[in-house]
Amino acid sequence: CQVVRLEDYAPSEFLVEKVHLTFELAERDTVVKTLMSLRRNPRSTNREQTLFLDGIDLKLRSLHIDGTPVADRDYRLDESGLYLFGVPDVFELQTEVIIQPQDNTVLEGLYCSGGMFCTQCEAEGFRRITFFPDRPDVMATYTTSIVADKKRYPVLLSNGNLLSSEDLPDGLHRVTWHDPFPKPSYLFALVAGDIVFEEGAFVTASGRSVALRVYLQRHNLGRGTHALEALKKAMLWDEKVFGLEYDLDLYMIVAVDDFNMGAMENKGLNIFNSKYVLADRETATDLDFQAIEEVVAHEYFHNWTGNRVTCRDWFQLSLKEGLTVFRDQQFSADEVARSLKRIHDVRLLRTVQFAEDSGPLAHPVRPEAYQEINNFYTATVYEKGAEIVRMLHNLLGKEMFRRGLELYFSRFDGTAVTIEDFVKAMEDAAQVDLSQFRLWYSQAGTPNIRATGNYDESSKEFCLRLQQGCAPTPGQSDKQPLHIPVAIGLLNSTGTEMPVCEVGHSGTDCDTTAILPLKKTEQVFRFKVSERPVPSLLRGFSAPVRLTYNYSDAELMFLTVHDSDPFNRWDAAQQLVTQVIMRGVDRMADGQAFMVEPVLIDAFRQVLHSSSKDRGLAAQMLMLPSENYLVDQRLRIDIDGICTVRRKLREALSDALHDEWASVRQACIKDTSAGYGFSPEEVGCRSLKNVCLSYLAAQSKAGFWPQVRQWLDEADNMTDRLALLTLLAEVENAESQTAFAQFYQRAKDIPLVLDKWFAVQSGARHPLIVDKIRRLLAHEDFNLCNPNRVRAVLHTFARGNLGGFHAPSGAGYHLVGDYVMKLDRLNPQVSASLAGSFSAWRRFDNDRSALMKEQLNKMFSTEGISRDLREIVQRSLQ
Ligand code: HT7
Ligand code: ZN
Repeated sequence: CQVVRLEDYAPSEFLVEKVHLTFELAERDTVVKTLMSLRRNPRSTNREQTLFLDGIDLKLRSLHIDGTPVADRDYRLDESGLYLFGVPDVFELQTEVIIQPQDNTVLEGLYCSGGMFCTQCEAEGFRRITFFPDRPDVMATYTTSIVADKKRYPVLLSNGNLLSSEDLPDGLHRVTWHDPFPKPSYLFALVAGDIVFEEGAFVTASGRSVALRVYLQRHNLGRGTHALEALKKAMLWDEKVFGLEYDLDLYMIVAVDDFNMGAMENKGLNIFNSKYVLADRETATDLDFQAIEEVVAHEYFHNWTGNRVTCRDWFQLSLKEGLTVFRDQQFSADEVARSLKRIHDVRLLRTVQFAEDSGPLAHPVRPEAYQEINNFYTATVYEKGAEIVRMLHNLLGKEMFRRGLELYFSRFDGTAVTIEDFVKAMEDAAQVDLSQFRLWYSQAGTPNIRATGNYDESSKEFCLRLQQGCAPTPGQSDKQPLHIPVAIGLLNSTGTEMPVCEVGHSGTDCDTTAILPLKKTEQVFRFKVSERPVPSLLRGFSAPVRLTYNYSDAELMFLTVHDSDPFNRWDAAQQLVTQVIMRGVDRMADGQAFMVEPVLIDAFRQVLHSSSKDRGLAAQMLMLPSENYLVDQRLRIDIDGICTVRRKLREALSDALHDEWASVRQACIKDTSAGYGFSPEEVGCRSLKNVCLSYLAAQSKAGFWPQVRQWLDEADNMTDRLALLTLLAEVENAESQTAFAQFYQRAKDIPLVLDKWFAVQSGARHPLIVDKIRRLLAHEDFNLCNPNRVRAVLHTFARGNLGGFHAPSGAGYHLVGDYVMKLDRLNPQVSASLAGSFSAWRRFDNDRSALMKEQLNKMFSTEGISRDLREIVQRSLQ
């Protein structure tokens, strides 16, 4: 298979200045006419007279250069594109191709979804629309004309501003759009359909009026309001925090049901998975509302970080994604409780990105080679990329970071650049040396920091030794030390923070949090403190590392109660539970019986008693670490041990604190009795109430399930309803059966709610789960062509239901393996991501390991599998 390498990058031989596209839309045969002006790129060193244009699944109808038909001998077609021989240095190329949107199940290029046409061009979808140098460093201005049946497709949209619209004979109409900003082809978009919009307006700081429109299918009218409000907030925030304004007169968001990822930042015309647009309290949970706000903001922020300044090549993907995720995280943190947002982000990083970074699919944030770029839209590129930008932000400080960003835009607006260009702008603006820091982009793997502390009573010095290392990752066996900012605090015995003053520091201005610059393999930091401290380490998760410190249970409990950093309070609680669970797993492996350690009951009791101070945070502290997080704590995965101990611990906590769970739940209900609201306090209340409920369910008393059924009937919002349904999914009784039947009746015409109905069942811990999944896959509403539905059933099972997927018989592996292959014929992006659930096969016990490998081998030896899947399987097996 062909490998694309960063080191082989060469500028495009030809540049495109202007493109005029004309679409004659039809489900079967859409005609795409393209007129583009090309000229030789002065930066290209290659002087060849042959021009190559990417093109996949295009039927060529005509081809002209400067108005003259191109003779057969002057061009050649193959499955990847069009070669034109002997072209002049400057010329106009006219092509006419036919494409089949109706048969497009890969959901790249132009396709049909829910009766409408839409496009997805990132990363390499534009080549499925027309012949073109489909690479991000070719930036052109686009004019787009769309001709379609007016009755069926009254709304015709593309990037930029509306130029004209007119009626044509035979019930057709034509609309023309023009986007004045040069852009790469991956930002092109088109939508056509019988859709309606919700409208808003925004006046920018410099006085430009912008019309905001959220387009949806008619039956969803009213469900776009939250997205619209989120957009306004994001626009205001970017002006306030970074001085960045929107630059067109119109900003459109369109919700579509069939979509491979979350959303797409096409210039002026974002296309969204409807999951990240549609919401009301009947159909969306609090988490859905938050996710919509994040994704809307993320796509909006791309207008500057991604669109105005874009990537030179796809190895630079994190240039736009890491930076934009960081920006959306900051935005959300300002909108909701900051610490909760950080907990949410770090949880994702630790479970998904850390696992990726320690397995065969590990790669640097700026990868060096790929077979299929779609496989690199990963947690490493996005989330670790964002952590790197966060470290920069903290190292430089808010002001200097903003100046660095301003310098970056002044240097590169309207161009396609590299991660190095970004780092250099930061370096120049702040006048700092980031040479060692750059390694974060090129070195894969999660650094491990071993911290040890020692207090000397006589000198009153606390000595903190930090040692860093990183395990080898594919293709990178030797690792160099990174520049790691480690934020720390020091607590005295009453829990008060002491100034963190390094020995030798003159003056009295020490802060209670210091950022230690760990740059060598081993460094010792000494602090002057009046008494033996309990160190609070890696505050706010100041770097994406695994840090271990030999905390006693008592110290962790102390931090849980006293640390002034709420993130670290949560983290101390998580460490304590993790420590207890892993000890339980070890005991079980030694043949000993399970027992709950009293320290944990005490810690939980304390959190529950003080939970009214911050219910959102208490809820997070009381949630047990996920199975996914726990399995990643050891190299060798004891899946049975982890699932069993975690379940038993939950039951033991349920029992031991039964009255507390019940009374805290009641207190939450009392405080939200005024009705449904969406403030952080109300969201926190619902979250704590439902955590309590889940513990109560773990050791349910007589009459509990009928009670749950009643609560379900009374629930007035999806957050509560889904929490209740999740509990019912794990039991087999009359209440559960009727609850699922009733939920289905309410959900069956609302795809996003039906996804929840599927997902809750797929994620349930249940002895017969594999049979259940089979039934769900055979359900009339299951649809292999809809990525949301596939993810609801198969990804939820393979990635989130560890006990079921890793059933010792291998039935879970068989089922998922079969579906990977079925899916691959329809949508390789989705099948490749599902196949990733086999990548950790080496870390399991011998039997499971062999069964997982068998599935990978089966995929690998199947002829005709997609490039996407082949790459994931190959790298997993290496
Ligand atoms: N930039 C986008 C990434 C993307 C994508 C989106 C939808 C469908 C397929 C896609 N391939 C790549 C989304 C983002 O990060 O904003
Ligand atoms: Zn993005």
